Amino acid sequence: MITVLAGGVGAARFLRGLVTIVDPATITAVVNTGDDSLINGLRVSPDLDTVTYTVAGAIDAERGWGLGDESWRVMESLGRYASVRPDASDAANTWFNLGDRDLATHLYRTARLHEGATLSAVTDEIRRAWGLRIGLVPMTDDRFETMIEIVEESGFRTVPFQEYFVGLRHGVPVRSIGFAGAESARPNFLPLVNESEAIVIAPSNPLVSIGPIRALAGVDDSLAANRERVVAISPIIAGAAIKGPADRMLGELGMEASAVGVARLYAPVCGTLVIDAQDAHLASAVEAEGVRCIVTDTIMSTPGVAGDLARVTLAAVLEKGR
Ligand code: FO1
Repeated sequence: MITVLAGGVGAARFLRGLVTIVDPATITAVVNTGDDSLINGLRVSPDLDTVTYTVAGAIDAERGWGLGDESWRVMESLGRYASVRPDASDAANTWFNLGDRDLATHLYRTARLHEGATLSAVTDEIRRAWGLRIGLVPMTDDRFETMIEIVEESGFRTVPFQEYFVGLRHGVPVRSIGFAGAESARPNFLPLVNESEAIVIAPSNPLVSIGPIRALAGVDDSLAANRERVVAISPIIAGAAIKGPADRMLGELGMEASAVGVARLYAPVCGTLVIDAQDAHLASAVEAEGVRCIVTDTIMSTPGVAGDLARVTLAAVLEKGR
């Protein structure tokens, strides 16, 4: 079994490559749910849906989220009610775009959760509906909300993740990150860590995609106990993230926005870090953090490149094991 700890876009692209080189039935993606939110009364799980849609080949490639061939008539129609909505209301949310086809997923998930189904059960139903052969597991079925404390002229303010990421277009400095519910949310996947030949930390945001997964009780200890079989791919290349605010967040929180900074973050739980060829000169500094360093092309411009990256990533821990 290969377990992949996953956030959104970067992880989804990696999985799209991984399924081309190993039997998908031997892969389980454990996905961040800290981004999940209630939008227009619907339970939205962005990272689970981005992984599902990408591996199913249905993702909108340009946006990296939501479905291709999409229309926005419901969102346009919702705009009518924004003009009459009371100030304190969250109804008629038109800044978080839910496409007409994408809505079906949120309607189904919300109805099933309302019937008392667990997020794991609903996720498996959605997975099967899209014909995915990989396993797909939310990191927890319990409430867990990533909260971002931002810096504004008027002072500090804590907002839910999507309000930071989409509402504010992650255009404000971050002062701290909090995980509401982390102390009581139960991880869904600890047995998987012990049973897996390889645990891959996908190229996702180390702080708000992988961080939530690690914040769950027992996860860091379990990964550390299996450290030799844990391999990560740096989402920071030449000091920048391919997509999203990971580099800025690392800097704003006083960490190094580089492959070395990622090695330092992951060193307690991860024995090997795969970095991009552009950062080859950092390999010795990564190893100085106590993490074995592999250098290869990590920019997944095509599923073929993603497949090569997956092959190199697995070889780093599977051959070592032999
Ligand atoms: N990201 C945006 O920047 N703008 C959006 O309007 C938006 C809507 C959206 C709807 C469904 C979904 O699954 C994801 C969506 N995302 C949107 C992306 C989402 O905010 C991110 O994928 C994650 O939360 C961060 O990885």
